[in-house]
Amino acid sequence: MNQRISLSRYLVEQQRVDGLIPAQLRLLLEVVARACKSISQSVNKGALGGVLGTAGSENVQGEVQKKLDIIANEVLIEANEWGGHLAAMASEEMDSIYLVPNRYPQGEYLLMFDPLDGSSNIDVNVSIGTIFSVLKKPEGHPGVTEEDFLQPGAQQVAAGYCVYGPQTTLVLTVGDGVAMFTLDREMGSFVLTQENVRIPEDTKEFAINMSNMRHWDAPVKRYVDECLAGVEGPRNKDFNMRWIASMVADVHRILTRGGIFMYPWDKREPNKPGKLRLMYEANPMAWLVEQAGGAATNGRERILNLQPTKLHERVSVVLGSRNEVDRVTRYHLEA
Ligand code: AHM
Ligand code: MG
Repeated sequence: MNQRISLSRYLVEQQRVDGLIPAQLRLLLEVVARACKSISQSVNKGALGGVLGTAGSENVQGEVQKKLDIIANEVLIEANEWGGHLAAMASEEMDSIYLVPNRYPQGEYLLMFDPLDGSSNIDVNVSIGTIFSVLKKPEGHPGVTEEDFLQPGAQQVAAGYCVYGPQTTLVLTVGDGVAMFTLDREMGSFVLTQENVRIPEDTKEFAINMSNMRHWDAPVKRYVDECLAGVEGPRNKDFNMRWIASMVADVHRILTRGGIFMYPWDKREPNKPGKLRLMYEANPMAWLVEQAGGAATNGRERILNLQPTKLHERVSVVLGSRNEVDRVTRYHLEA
């Protein structure tokens, strides 16, 4: 890329060319990017900034909160609450929705996020990230309620993540393909480094936590067994496996070179549909993956069509290279 295009310029040009980004949404995305920059700084400081370790509290889902989970959550709230572009926010780290305080103007968007995904990797210096999803507040009534957030992922108006790895990379869709921006630390800005990201339809790489194998459902076991059988098996090819245990990092690899990612329902907690959260993990990732030509299902249905019933709803996730996701989905439907 000869000319350096900043995130700000990219957003302005998208707004100008196809009107996909109204001014309020552009501001929102700029603010989220600024917050990610700040989180990236804290992540980078690590032990020097005193940000590692647990905070001694639990979130609504009973998970131990890390200091960085809380810091990232606060950074996103403080950055977003005053700009006038939001009506409310929701986060993995907060029990219920966060209304924009009355002292600030109210905007028309709803922002959801997992402030720091891959928390188990914070202290071991492995890639982590922030995932976000933007919806429009339904019209017709004043104020905001939790029900306003319960829209299928197909109604997202923007989604993305920022991965804090060897590079800090922001990945974004507003419904017109996927673009990637790398943080230039000297300039302090995100620079466009890839446009029209495409996921190959076929792959030889799968990502799943294999330690859960004994708990899986038959279709998942069948799919992975066939991968493991290699060239001698029904797939006639050798597969490789990766599992970073940070969804952002695993999805980033898939957007970069293809692959399939699965966090399926399993028998450990039969009454929970899965581990990952629909609203601020699965939906934004599913949209990004679809926008890059891949597919995302819960094993049976398109994730983006699922009607959420609560904010912290969980879901089974199968996403990535289209032909592999179709295969896993077919195995579920045939079972
Ligand atoms: P988190 O939001 O609390 O970090 O949990 C979500 C993470 C995902 O990023 C990752 O895919 C998964 O949990 C890993 O789970 P496991 O440790 O069971 O392999
Ligand atoms: Mg998470």
